[in-house]
Amino acid sequence: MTSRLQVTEIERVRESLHAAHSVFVLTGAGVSAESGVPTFRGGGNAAVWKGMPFYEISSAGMVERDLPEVWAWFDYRLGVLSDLKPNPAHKTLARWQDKFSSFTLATQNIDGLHQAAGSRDVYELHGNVWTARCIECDARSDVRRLGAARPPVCLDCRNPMRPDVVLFGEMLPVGVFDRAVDAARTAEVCFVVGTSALVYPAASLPEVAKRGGAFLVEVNPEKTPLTEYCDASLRGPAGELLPLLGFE
Ligand code: BJW
Ligand code: ZN
Repeated sequence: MTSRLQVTEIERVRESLHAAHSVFVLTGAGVSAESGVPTFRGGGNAAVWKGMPFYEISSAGMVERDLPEVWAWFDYRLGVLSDLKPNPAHKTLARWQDKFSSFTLATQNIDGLHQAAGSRDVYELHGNVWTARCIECDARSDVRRLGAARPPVCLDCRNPMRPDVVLFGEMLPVGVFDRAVDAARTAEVCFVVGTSALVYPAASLPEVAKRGGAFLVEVNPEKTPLTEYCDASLRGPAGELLPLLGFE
């Protein structure tokens, strides 16, 4: 239920958004929760694979130690994702892209649901689960075109491929983070949607936006370490709250 206090907060955010020329949005797993994608943290439901927490199976060390097991984990998740659809939060953000002279959507998600909703030029800070990358020559291929062999074999050099995602202890894709920092720095309004704001360097982007003078808005059912720096907090599911901000 939306309380009277929440209605006032929504109005305040809506006014800032509609007055803005440049908007920066950072999303995390929570934006896809209403589509059925499990989040990593929160709700006591941390992602675990065969007794291994995600920060272990989704780590650079695990790719070196046991690439087939990493593929088993990602194949399981591809299976979950293949039936899922974008929700009203993804669709609202896709509509926003044409409403401002500058609009940047950066996501930590690897599920491709923003693009499925129609968002263009999404900055995928942690890569994409549908892409495989050669561990030798960096060639990339759509996982769906590689057949069933695990690990898949590079079409260019015949070496093994890995999921093209950023695991713990790995660098973000060259250039993407820098472009996100530039967009955050010059934004008038910054939305942080569905992220626990714990994983760096992505979690530093709202701080960059705030230092640059942006009006900082968090959309999340739970408080995060970022909450105290926010100018407004919309407490609840993104799929219910974002559509209330207009541009329908
Ligand atoms: C809803 C909702 C609804 C629910 N609506 N909301 C500084 C200090 C300490 C450590 C570090 C540091 N800088 C870097 C590090 C190390 C590390 C790190 O940050 N560790 C921290 C955990 C302490 N970072 C890295 O390793 C990064 N690389 C790096 O820094 O490179 C330089 C380097 C190289 C070598 C050595 C050292 C440094 C890379 C991080 C890559 C993260 N990868 C993952 C896995 C991707 C692949 C996979 O999917 O398997 O990315 S981890 C995982 O967390 C995933 C996510 O993108 C990421 C963020 O999670 P997110 O999206 O916030 O989800 P949750 O689940 O945490 O939160 C969901 C939220 O939604 C909750 O708040 C809910 O309340 C909310 N919610 N329903 C709205 N309906
Ligand atoms: Zn190769």
